[in-house]
Formats: sequence, structure tokens, C-alpha cells
Amino acid sequence: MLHTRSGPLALDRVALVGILNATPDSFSDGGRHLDPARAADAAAEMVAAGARVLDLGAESTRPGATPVAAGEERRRLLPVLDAVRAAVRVPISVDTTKAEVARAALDAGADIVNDVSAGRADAAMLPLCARERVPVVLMHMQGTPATMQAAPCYADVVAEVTAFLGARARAGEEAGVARDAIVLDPGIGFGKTVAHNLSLLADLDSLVALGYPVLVGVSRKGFIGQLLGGRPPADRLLGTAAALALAVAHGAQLLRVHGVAAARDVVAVAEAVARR
Ligand code: HH2
Repeated sequence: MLHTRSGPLALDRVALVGILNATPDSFSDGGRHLDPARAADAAAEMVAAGARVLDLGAESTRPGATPVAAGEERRRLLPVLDAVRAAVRVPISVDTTKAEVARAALDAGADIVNDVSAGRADAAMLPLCARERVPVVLMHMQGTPATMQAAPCYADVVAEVTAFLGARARAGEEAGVARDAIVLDPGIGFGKTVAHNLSLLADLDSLVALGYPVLVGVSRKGFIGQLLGGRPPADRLLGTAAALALAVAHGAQLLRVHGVAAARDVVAVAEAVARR
């Protein structure tokens, strides 16, 4: 169970996290949700389709993406957040590595911080989450979005990602974040080859064994395109479905997805098998 300002989020069944990017350059939905009214419609549609959380971001973290200054990130994010907050009641997470942006979003009604740097990019982030008593998603990434796909390298990717996230969870707790407010994420596609991503999915149980809820983001990602002979993001639906089903089979409790309705069907079947 995650306690959020918008109410409890029960994790005894898998929760779908709908992706809304208020960015011009995200790899899959870039440019589509910059307009607040369109974003609010998309948010309402995702919730109607079964999303129990919405994840709002204003800085693309796709490989090679250029960083965005905090002021620009806030300018993109806040009008969309206001509109989405007014349109839905589910918890909203804010996908940012900057404490200043997270604080503005929490003040405007966001409930959860999703930090792809796991609190490393900004020393003020974990203390902020502690002070505000909000859940935080801590994600593994090797390198930075600008460079991470250049030459990802691990001796044992599963052991290293698990150890890193265990250490970041401890850092969160030392900063005052409650243990039950921490979610871990292996960071699929963030400084990983196809083989690294496959190992992390197949051995997700190792990460789940740390005892924190695990969030997985595979939706339409590059490794799926590569496994399918170079398909573009829009044609990765069934590949995404396969990866989601496997994530559920290996213990993921939150799934970050673009296509909520399709993911809901996948989860219904995958979860039924996992709980037989
Ligand atoms: N993936 C992306 C962005 N944020 N956050 C978490 N916790 N886990 C993820 O796997 C993750 C994430 C990248 O996907 P997307 O938001 O669709 O694209 P972009 O970064 O280009 O905006």
C-alpha cells in the first residue's frame, strides 16, 4: 500500500501508471500532451481505461535528449498539471530529477515523485520527499540520458542494479523517507543494452526480493523495437504486451504505460496466471 495525498494506492493488485509527457520531444507521445486541455482529456481517458496513477513529465529522458532548465520544465509542467489535477482524482506522480520542479508540482497537487536519478541529480530531492511525506520512485540509470546508450557496461547487471537500488532506498530512508513510501525501478532502457534489459526483466524477482514495490517501464521502448527488427514506437504494442506480462509474472506491482486499455487486458490475464 502506498499512502498518497489523493488516498491509498493498494498494491495487492498491479497498478497501471498512465504516461503523460508535457514535452515536445518524448520518443512516443512527444508534443501530444503539451496543451493542457488535450492532456486533461487524455488523463480522463486513461483513468476511465483503468490507470490508477498518472505520471506527468516535462523533460524527456529518451536516449540523447537534451536537458531542460528548471524554469522551462516548470513552465511546461504546471499548466498541464493544473488541468489534469482538475480532471482526475487518482494520484499524480511527477517525473522530474529537480527538487525545485518537484516542490512546485507537489504544491500544485501532485502526490508522488518519480525521480529517474534516484535522488542523485539533486541533493534536495530526498529531503523534500521526506518533508512532504510523499512516495518516491527511485530508478536505476547508468550515465545520463545524453550519454547512457553509448556503451552500457556491467559485470552482472542484475546484481549491480539491485545493489544500487538497495543503496538508494537506504539513502532515502536516511533522508527521512518512510520505508513504505519507496518504490524501486530497474530503469529499463536507461544505460542498458537489449541483453541487459532482458536479464533485468527475467530476474526481476531479485529486485522484488528487496521488499519494496517495484515499478517497471517497458512501454514501447527501444529494446522492443530492436527485438522486432527495428519497429517504430507506434508498432510496438504486442511487443510491449509480452514484456508487461513477463514483468507481472516476475513480481512488478506498478507498470508505467502509454496504452492503458491494452495494458489492462494484459494485466488481467498475466495476474490471473501469477495468482492461480
Ligand atoms: N521511462 C521513461 C521516463 N520516465 N520513469 C520511471 N520511473 N521508469 C521508466 O522506465 C521511465 C521513467 C522514458 O519513457 P517516456 O516517458 O515515454 O519517454 P521520454 O523520456 O522520451 O519522455
